[in-house]
Amino acid sequence: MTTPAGSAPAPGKKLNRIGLEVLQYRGSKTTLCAGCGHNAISERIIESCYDLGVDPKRVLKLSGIGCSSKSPAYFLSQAHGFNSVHGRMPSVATGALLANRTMAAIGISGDGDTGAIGVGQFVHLMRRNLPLVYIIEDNGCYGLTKGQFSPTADVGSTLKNGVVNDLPPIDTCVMAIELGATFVARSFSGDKKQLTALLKGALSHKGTAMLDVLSPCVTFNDHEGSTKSYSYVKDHEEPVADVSFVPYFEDIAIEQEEGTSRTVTLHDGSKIVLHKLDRDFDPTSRGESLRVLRETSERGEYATGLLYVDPAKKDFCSMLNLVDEPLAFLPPAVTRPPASVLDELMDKQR
Ligand SMILES: Cc1ncc(C[n+]2csc(CCOP(=O)(O)OP(=O)(O)O)c2C)c(N)n1
Ligand code: SF4
Ligand SMILES: [Mg+2]
Repeated sequence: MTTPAGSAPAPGKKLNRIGLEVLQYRGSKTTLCAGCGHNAISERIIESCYDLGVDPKRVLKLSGIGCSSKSPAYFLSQAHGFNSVHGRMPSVATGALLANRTMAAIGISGDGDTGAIGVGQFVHLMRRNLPLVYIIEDNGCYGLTKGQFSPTADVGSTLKNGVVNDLPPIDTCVMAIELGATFVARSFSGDKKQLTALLKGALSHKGTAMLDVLSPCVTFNDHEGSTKSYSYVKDHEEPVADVSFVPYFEDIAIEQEEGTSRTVTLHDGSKIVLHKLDRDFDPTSRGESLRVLRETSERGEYATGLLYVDPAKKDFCSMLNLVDEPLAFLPPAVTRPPASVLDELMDKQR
């Protein structure tokens, strides 16, 4: 049997809704350190795309530079990939999606790639609501260049050699919410269930889905004194709600007892179900989301889960009124108006 992804599945293997086995969602063998949080995130991306039946050949994988930005090589080997310049993935993603908005795009960045050299590009990406899943693999350091502090490192956290960070951190979730991203979440590479649900929600969202995933660097930032280590994040994770995801193709009734669950319906009909923990939390209220982020940060905790969502706002491609046919497939005769059209325009200016 030939599959949408091209290669035939091994006999007897479990297939997903588009006839692919999980192996067909894998990438090359990782070259990152054993135990690096980034590897766990790649695994969750593989699982989420397999479960949703995403066609890997219809996916664009984009990244900048860093250990995190190497990750796209380790999932979805049949997807299209572009490893760009440090901090410049957002502009490459914007160009690629404007040329062909029928592709599903996953961008992988690092806290350095996003918060330092790429912060200008990040800011404008969040304002535009480009239909892209943007994942920050956040370890609070520049892993690839041997562990210097990044802009997400907390005040008072230390390097392995004892040097203390004196600068206040950038909170990428606060920035994304303030600037207009329409799906903002924080998770932990070690929280399999929460991260998978959030990734599935992000993949089904039409607009910018920004996920800041705390992802410990076992080689340079996993010691006592780091607030991005496995043990610190495990002890200070404060979920805002227990999150689960129901895709549009699974027509199952959702248990929704008054006061215990809240459902957010995404553009494609998929549902994100937020089960109440010990607090009321409304992820559609920007003010409420920012308040929870500020309060948890003041306590030295990380609010995790779906922090903000607005499924109704138009995405960037729709705002630009692009024609239905992807620009990449239009012939030059259509995309390049003849000289007479330019002359006519110039005449109007005179
Ligand atoms: C223009 C440019 N400046 C600096 C570098 C050096 N450099 C490579 S990766 C990196 C930081 C990576 O940190 P982060 O984005 O957090 O990724 P991580 O390795 O931690 O996953 C830096 C400064 C570079 N490659 N290009
Ligand atoms: S140096 Fe750190 S971030 Fe890079 S692969 Fe190793 S553990 Fe991961
Ligand atoms: Mg980093």
